[in-house]
Amino acid sequence: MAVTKIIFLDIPTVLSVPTSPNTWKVRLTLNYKELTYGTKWVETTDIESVCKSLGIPPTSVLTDGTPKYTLPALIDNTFTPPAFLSDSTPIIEYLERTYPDPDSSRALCPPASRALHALFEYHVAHSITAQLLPVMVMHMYDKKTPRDQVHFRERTEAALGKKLEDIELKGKEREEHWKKIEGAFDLLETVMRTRSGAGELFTGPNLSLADCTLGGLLLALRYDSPDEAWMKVSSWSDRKWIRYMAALSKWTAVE
Ligand SMILES: N[C@@H](CCC(=O)N[C@@H](CS)C(=O)NCC(=O)O)C(=O)O
Ligand SMILES: *[C@@H]1O[C@H](CO)[C@@H](O)[C@H](O)[C@H]1NC(C)=O
Repeated sequence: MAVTKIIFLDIPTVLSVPTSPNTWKVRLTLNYKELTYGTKWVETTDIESVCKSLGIPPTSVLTDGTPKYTLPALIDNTFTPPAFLSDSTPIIEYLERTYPDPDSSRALCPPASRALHALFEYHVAHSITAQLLPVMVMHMYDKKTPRDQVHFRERTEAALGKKLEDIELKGKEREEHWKKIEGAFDLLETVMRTRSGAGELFTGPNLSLADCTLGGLLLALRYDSPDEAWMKVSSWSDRKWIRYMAALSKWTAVE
């Protein structure tokens, strides 16, 4: 049996699958590259203490100067010294650099595409991800482990000064908010249609960093909210996102 040298840190849920878009982004990459890895499941409550004890760097600094630790993170013991990595895009860039595909047409983020990818990530973060909380907060909460529910409620309510239940939009406001999100997805589908050639993904049949980002987001919506978010998303843009997920499904296994 191969010794697992790559340890991938992901966040558990009460489901059999994770629901973090950022950890999915890296898991898709590991699966696409067919790398052997093991998952270390770390509840959000423990991210800081676990990362500190393992020597994984923080991903940002809070306004009060304290370092912030987030997942995904990855330790690669293949080499000496091992690599200790955090932050999804740098992890993916490391994996590309360290384990390049011999077939260059399968590259996830060739150096020449980095600026375009950065623009794509910025766009998705602002037009979609940042809009999700008012319609997704209770779905996200429901799928967390009991300990993480406590932690999520405390931090989110402190940050926004409202009960989780009051962050959630209801009725007409909720439907209008979903319409805005639909508009952002429709725009993506419109630009994706301008590409000629086979394949449902961003650059064709093979995965790119853009697909890891968008795919991670879609997987999070599908698993966190199969009955609301995914029902909506799967009906948008002439069912584009159903075809997209089918194309992605080769790389969505959770070992
Ligand atoms: N820039 C980071 C963001 C990662 C991030 O925000 N991860 C979330 C889960 S999706 C997290 O770790 N949250 C835990 C926390 O905020 O304590 C990346 O792309 O990896
Ligand atoms: C996708 O990858 C395959 C190898 O798996 C390669 O033969 C093919 O050329 C790639 N397609 C494109 C459009 O890059």
